[in-house]
Amino acid sequence: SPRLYSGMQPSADSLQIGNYIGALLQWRDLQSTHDAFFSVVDLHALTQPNEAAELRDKTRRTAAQYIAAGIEPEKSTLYVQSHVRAHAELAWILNTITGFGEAGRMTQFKDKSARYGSDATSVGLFAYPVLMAADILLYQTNVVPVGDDQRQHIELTRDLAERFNSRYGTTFTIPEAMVQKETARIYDLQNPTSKMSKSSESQAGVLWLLDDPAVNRKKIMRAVTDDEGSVRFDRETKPGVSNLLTIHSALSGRSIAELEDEFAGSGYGDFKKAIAELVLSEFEPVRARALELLDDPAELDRILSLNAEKADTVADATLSDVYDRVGLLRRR
Ligand code: AQP
Repeated sequence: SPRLYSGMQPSADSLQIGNYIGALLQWRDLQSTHDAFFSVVDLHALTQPNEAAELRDKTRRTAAQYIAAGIEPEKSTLYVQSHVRAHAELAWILNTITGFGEAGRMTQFKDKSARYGSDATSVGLFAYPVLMAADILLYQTNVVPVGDDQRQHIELTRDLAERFNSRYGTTFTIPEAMVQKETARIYDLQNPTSKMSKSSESQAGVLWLLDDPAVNRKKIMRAVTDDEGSVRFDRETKPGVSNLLTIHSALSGRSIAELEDEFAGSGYGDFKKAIAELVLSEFEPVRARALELLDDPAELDRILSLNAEKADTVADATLSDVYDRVGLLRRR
């Protein structure tokens, strides 16, 4: 079966509903048709300021949420990026074939570095997409499920793989991006034209998977809508209502048209109540399972280390081939 690779940064104590709908739900389904590798990309998270003990905790929490959402660590390879040394090693080699200008054209880097200012912008942030290319190429990946915002990074990954292959002989599989439909993008409940994000400045518009259900209910009831009073999908003029429809549709599996019909006569209050019920009942078992896993960190660490061994085997084979091809003298 085709090889699949994806990951998330351990950048918060909890994942948010956008991560759940936009990534985890797809991953869960794809693991039965693909040989899937799911990583908690802690090396990537180092490109933002972190406190050491907190990063370790967030890493475990992210892994626990993957499992709680249905990623099966016996079926898929679910591991922590830094446990597999080949990621950092291949990234170095790929750095040497990446153009400075090429990396500088990445819009995520341009956005983030503009926000941070030049002194707070690290070389690590600049090289982020090269590490991401290493993540993907190490596993001879066929498909990479990502959000639309990651398309440019996958293009770079393909370019680097093709460049390496033509310079040194065929070594890497050329991966394809698997970009979900635009409806899978979830927006901030208070600011429904910007993407919901783990690192959002305000908490009020973010639904956290591990949060108290009463808090999530309140946030949904207070979500920004409009004064038209009718439940219909129009991203341009009704971003709040459209976002709520998207959430409903993603969790209930029903089409937007069906939902527009169902809620045609109801006010926003009833509509929001229905969404709160749906979200809460979806989150409840995931939250319970994640908290249970986090109660036994030794067992969680054991699962992660077994999976890191599975990942190591595949990654080491690729790295060893790369080292030979570029001419590094091997240790005896
Ligand atoms: N709002 C969203 N709607 C749909 N999908 C989303 N993803 C994130 N937010 C939404 C998907 O979740 C995965 C997480 O990737 P990441 O952790 O590398 O970071 P991200 O994409 O930048 O996600 P966040 O939550 O916004 O994190 P921070 O704030 O840490 O940068 C990806 O598959 C992404 O598409």
